[in-house]
Amino acid sequence: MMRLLLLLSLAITCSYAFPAVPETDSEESDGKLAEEYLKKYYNLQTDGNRQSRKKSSSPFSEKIRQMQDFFGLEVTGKLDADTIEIMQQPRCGITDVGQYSSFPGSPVWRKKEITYRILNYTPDMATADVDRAIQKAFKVWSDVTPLTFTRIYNEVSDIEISFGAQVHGDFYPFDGPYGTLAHAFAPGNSIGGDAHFDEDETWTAGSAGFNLFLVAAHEFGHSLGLFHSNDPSALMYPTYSYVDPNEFQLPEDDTNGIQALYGARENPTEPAKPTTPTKPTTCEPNVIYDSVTTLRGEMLFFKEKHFWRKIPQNSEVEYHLIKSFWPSLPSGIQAAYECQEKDQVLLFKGTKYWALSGYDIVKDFPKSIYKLGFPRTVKKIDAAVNNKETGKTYFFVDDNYWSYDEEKQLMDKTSPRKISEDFPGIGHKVHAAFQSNGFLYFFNGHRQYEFSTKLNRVTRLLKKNSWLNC
Ligand code: TQI
Ligand code: CA
Ligand code: ZN
Ligand code: ZN
Repeated sequence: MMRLLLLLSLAITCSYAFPAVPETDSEESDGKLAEEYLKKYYNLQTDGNRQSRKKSSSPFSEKIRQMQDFFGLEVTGKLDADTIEIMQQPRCGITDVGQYSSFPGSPVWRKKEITYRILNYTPDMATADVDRAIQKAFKVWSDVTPLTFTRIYNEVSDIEISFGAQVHGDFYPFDGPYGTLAHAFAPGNSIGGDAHFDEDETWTAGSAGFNLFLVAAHEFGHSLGLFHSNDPSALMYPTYSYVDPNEFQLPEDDTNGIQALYGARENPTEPAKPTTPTKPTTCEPNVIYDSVTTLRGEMLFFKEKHFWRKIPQNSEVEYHLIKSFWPSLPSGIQAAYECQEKDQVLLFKGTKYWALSGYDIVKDFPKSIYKLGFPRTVKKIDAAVNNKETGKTYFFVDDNYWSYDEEKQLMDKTSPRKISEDFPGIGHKVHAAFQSNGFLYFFNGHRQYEFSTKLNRVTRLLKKNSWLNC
């Protein structure tokens, strides 16, 4: 944004704010130009005392420093040639309505449902804390506008969020510790709306370093079309000051600014829209999972359009919508298994299956289950699990199971066989299954069985949601 946006837009909408000053002009006229410029764009208050321009601690040189920082110039606080050159450039007038302001041309999102994606993480913070800070920063703005912000994972979103140091893929390299902390692009296509955070800063969830939530809330203001405010109490005022994120309230000036662009929220008292899917509670006693799988040490529990994710380091279980991770996947994943050998997770619904590599859907999927060697009489798979020791995958279909050799990529000739004969004690059917620590775990209705393939018997009966810390 910033300079690029200013330069691009001038061709279309902008006139010369200040006539270019001929080179022969004196120091005095540079001073006048600067004063006018800083008054106009940096809210410089003048007392008419020209001398104050000379002092390095004066408001005048402070504003020059701000402006130099903004334009990526060397921050000297002095009227050097580069600084004057920028001041002489035509610049779009920023419509000042109250204290807040928007970008030239007032770009806004022309839709209410805005998506975001977190492309990478800072090592300074736990990933869950980054997620929370970002989510909370969006909530600042969705609380006072009709806008909604939905996190997506595998498709390009409106507001792409990333951490990077120095040169990081746009025309605005970061500058090492301090100076510029982050930047965001005004609403628009591709890079429009995106927010970048300088990895050379120390990001925190607290008061040390820079608080990610506070800076993100400011950046998202830019992502939505707000420019800086000259109200010192505003979030969009261009100086960082720490406030406890739990006590944070969007100042009035920012509220007015964003509502000038998007309007107010239709029903500010209603916490959630009635169309929002109701989130089932994690420990719902009657839930029967459609399918369960491990994924690189994490566990995924699928149920209709929902899934829960358990990350070993986190005590809290995450809840998500399937479509927020994988917009192209259907709900109701009936079977899932991880093949650690291939580092893939296979997801089944009806006669189709998908492969995931990490959290990405592998190209050329979905495929037909008949490619795996099932006869046409099989229309769906109830559960699947891979036995790491033998390399075999067991597919459970009604009261039978099919054994598939992952290495040969062939269904074993002996298939299908009766579940109750080869897995004694687990019942006749399996709804969901996974492997962990050398055991197979089978879900059958409200029961969960731990089965040892070495001992060929059930070793424990578990609560079906024991993995979700219920
Ligand atoms: N980064 C600037 C900012 O986001 C980049 C910038 C300067 C800018 N002028 C802009 C972006 C105009 C959009 C439009 O403001 S920064 C603060 C604050 C910065 C500063 O590092 O200066 C915050 C980033 F407000 F604290 F000074 C985040 Cl919160
Ligand atoms: Ca920096
Ligand atoms: Zn950037
Ligand atoms: Zn800013």
